Amino acid sequence: MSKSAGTTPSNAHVVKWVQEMAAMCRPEEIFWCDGSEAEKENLTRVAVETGDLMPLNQQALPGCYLHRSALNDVARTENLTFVCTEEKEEAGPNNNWMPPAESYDRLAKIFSGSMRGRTLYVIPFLMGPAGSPFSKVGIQITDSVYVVLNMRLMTRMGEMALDHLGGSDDFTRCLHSKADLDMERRFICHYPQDNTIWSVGSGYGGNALLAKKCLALRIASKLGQREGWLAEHMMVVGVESPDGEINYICGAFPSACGKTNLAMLVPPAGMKGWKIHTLGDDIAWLRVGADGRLWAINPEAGFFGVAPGTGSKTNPNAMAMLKKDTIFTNVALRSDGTVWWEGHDDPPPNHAQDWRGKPWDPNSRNTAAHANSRFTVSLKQCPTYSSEWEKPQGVPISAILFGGRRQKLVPLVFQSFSWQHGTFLGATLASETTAAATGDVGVVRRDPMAMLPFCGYNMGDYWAHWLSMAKRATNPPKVFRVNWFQRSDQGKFLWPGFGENLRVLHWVIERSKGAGQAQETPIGYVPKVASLRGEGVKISQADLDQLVAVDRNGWKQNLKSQSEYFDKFGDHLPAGIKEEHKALADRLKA
Ligand code: OXD
Ligand code: MN
Repeated sequence: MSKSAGTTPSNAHVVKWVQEMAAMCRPEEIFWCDGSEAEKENLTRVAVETGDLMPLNQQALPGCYLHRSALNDVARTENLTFVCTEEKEEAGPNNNWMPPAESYDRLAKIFSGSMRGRTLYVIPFLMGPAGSPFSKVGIQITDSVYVVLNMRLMTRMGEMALDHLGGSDDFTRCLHSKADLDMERRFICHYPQDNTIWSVGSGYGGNALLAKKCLALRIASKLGQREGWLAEHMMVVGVESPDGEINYICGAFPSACGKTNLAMLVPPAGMKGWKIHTLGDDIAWLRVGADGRLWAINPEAGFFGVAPGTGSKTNPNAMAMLKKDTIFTNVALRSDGTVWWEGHDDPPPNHAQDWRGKPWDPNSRNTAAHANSRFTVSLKQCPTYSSEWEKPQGVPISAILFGGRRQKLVPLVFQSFSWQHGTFLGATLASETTAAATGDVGVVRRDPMAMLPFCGYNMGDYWAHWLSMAKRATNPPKVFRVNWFQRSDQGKFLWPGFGENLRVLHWVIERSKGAGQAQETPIGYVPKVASLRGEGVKISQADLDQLVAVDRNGWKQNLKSQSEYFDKFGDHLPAGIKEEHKALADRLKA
């Protein structure tokens, strides 16, 4: 029997489950986290002693630490991520699958004794505002103090979660051990029928902070299907116009495609009086309100953002929030004890340690920071943080964006004809891959709703669930596709992006209110170029024309790859999606 520290909770279901898991993992000690400041200080000290965290220059960056991961543990490993349902079909062609009995058995062998000589931390956490009927409780077990300190920033952790749970056993059982970090013994397994996640062999955010992708997306998407709501890979932002009206927008983009920048953009000089209110940069849970609209909460409490490319030109608000109480992972370390990454405001340092801790200078062949290096920071540190994040009912959503990284074909923005067509626009989303997951970078892959790696059940059924929302949501948000990443034949970005994206959001808001100038095309409504102009836009008429042009031949060719993709879902492909595919083909022919 392991010794125990901290206060054991009164919930007997939690205690029983932790004892069972401890009997398998055999830690030296069980530590019950309460989420307090004193505990944070204590655990930070432990993390520094064990080398999990390295203190940064505390004058320049108070409360900031650097973590260097194992070299083989720098991104999500989608090939090692499984949905373990009784039937393979329930998980769908979009997921790796293992039967639950086989998977529990294989993983139990790896978990067995994996925490010998280590502390098992128990982290109670709440996803969503305290007291909200929409919030969910998770209990994570981990042997990584880095994970505990990250979970503390990313969730509402500690007593608040146990209070919300009361005596109930309705919590997600999240078991994590870094074990020996061996890729051959790494598995991230989800058991939706048991509301359980087992993750072993990785300490990386998306694999190990089980509140995030595992619970708030994979498990929650299934809960949402059962309970009539949506768990989505979306940022949530409030856009305030100069007359004080705030419209809320959700946006789904694949990993490392600029959700964080969009969620906290700074209005361009030509748009005086506009303000941005940030509620979340990665995950939204959407429910139908009594008014027939969709209302969103961000279940998380922090940002786990990509560092490279973050600077005062691209995201000044992020730069401001990273000055204190931040955990940096796999960035470069300068000789003065501060951090640097490619795209940082400062020029490359003459000498630094790269993300592996090796000497680096500007002539080095490798980047100084890892392409998927990260910062973890509390949402409340964002200068544009919106206290609406605390509202138990969330915020009403006017528009949903689906965006990807596409050099060609996809216009800057276009609007769907209906909710069904909007669902089709999400279902046909494709994007060039990024360093957020292991594997090739820059390859176009289909990533429906930016949920391909995160949908915890058959994607065909998920589209059907999306379509069914229209029955309950009598006034659903308008749905748009966006693409900030179009390039000219010479490879130059056509759209300036970042703060200038507010011009697109402005058009989106106008359209969602039934105003705004648009032109009907076979793929949807595109903006009249004049509506994107506005004061201070330094972009040529020719580029603007190209940005909203519809390449009929390109779209015709795309139809074939859409149907090849849809065919994989067999009988699970809903009629509404087939109808939209046919309607698009007819419009392109006309
Ligand atoms: C993330 C991701 O970390 O999508 O948010 O990979
Ligand atoms: Mn993400």
